[in-house]
Amino acid sequence: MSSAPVPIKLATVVAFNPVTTIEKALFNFDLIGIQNFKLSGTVAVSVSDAFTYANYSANQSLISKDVYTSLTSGATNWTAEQLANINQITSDFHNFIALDFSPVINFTGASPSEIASQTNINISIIYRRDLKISGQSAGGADSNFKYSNSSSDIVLNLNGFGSSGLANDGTLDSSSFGFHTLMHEIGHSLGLAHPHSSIINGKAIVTADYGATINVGFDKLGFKIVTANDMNKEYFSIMSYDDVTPAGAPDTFSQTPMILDVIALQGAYGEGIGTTGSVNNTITPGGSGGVSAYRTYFDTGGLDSVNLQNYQSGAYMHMGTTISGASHLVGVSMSLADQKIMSAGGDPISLRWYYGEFENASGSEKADVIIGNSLDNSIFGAAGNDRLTGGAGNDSLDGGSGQDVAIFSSAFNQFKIQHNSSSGLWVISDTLGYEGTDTLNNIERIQFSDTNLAIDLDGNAGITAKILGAVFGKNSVNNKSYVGIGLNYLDAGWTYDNLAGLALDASGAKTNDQIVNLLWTNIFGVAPTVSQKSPYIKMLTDGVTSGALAHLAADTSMNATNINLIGLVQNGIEYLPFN
Ligand SMILES: [Ca+2]
Ligand SMILES: [Ca+2]
Ligand SMILES: [Ca+2]
Repeated sequence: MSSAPVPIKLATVVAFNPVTTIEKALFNFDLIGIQNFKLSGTVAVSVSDAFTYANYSANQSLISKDVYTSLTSGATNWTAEQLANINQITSDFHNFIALDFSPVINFTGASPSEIASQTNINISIIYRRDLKISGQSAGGADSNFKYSNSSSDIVLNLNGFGSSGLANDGTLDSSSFGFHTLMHEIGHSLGLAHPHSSIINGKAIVTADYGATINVGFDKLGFKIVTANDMNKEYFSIMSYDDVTPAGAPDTFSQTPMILDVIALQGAYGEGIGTTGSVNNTITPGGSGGVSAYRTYFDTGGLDSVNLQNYQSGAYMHMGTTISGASHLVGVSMSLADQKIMSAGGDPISLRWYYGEFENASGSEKADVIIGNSLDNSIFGAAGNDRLTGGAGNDSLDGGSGQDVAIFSSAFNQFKIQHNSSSGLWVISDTLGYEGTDTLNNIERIQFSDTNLAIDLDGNAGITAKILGAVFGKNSVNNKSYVGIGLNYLDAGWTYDNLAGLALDASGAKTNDQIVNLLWTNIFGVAPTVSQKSPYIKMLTDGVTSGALAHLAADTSMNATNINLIGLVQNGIEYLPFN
């Protein structure tokens, strides 16, 4: 064997006793009779390439002797790319947990047993025709691999990588199956067990400890969680064997440890330096590697923003809720299409976890759903018809262009509502304090638990109120159903004239005389004389549409006074959603 730098003092395997539900779910080797463990000290990571059958399988039956390393097969040595990707994986773990790893050491020409005393996690590539498993870790004991100091060592089996073997993601590139597999095996080497105890007829039998995570609170993020298998997903834990890919969708793999892994590992090892550092950061999911992946971000401080612009057909983001046993808020983002799948119990194609305190978010150019956390959030919907929720804290909600809804979970009369006519801002204060004092900008509608308020009196709500005043009389602006109908048509793209015409049809005024009588009476409070109405009847006779005439009447200052438009601008107008 060639000489290689002898690493720092090796880490040792020590006992770990999980306490929280999530720690017990993942640190669960005791279920199969192995004491739960973690590593202590700096973890030496290495590769070797002179695997021998005797190293690994001497005492295991039914194993083909047709095993070889990349070196002995003549295929290739460990490449610089593979080594860099291994360093990427350990660096990712290091960002999440307070555990240091050595840069990968390349023991060229050495067998695993020869260098076992010089390393903690040694990685070998083998090819076993008899086995389809893609990887294996010795865990915290030497019992799997039959040489001393093999605990935590890993083998990757190219036969488990698919028909193309090494060519099929053997580069360990971050979007590859090989990367995902190695990350999973390192998870074992750090003490994590599987969510399942066995697989029977393709169905995972989830352990009781893992199944208990159905109650830690992920339903609050919108997941449909009923049975233990609803938590046995590759986007909850990289230790899951779940690999469901929706038909026609690209196969997506976890590219970092997932949220349960991070919470459990932090319970054992403490918190790492964070994936976003400790300063103010902006995360743009999909900025590299594409949105189609599962990733976790861990924030350790600062004022952080999430830019959802790469969800090009609309984003769903929950900025964070409390999860039992977690030290930080847990949030999630995915496409709006994935959110519909997820809320019905299906698997999103793509998902990002946010572990930590993320303050701000901005949406895509399409319709987004963004839900704030308990902090003071600044949420910007950008273009599209967005639905924004601030939650607790004093939030700033800016809908941007498009018709946007601010959502509050308490009843209307619990809030004090103020409109600043010069700035255009609305200030919505929860008099009981639960939902703080939020500032709304470029928001058209407010949804309370019991009331819908349209505040776009300079837009569709104003047109609706004016048409109602002209066609149905001033008191009709208090008819929430009528307001809702008007908003429904205008929001769907109807013009002022078209809606005014529809309202006239509904009013029962048919003839030109009836139409002019109705509008005049509603505007002036008394019926018109013959000479007063004749020029308007002539307009209709000459081809002006009834809707256009009603539009003229609705836009008069007398109508604005009748319906107290100034008051509506200050207070908004209540409506019942139509349809
Ligand atoms: Ca948007
Ligand atoms: Ca908030
Ligand atoms: Ca808007």
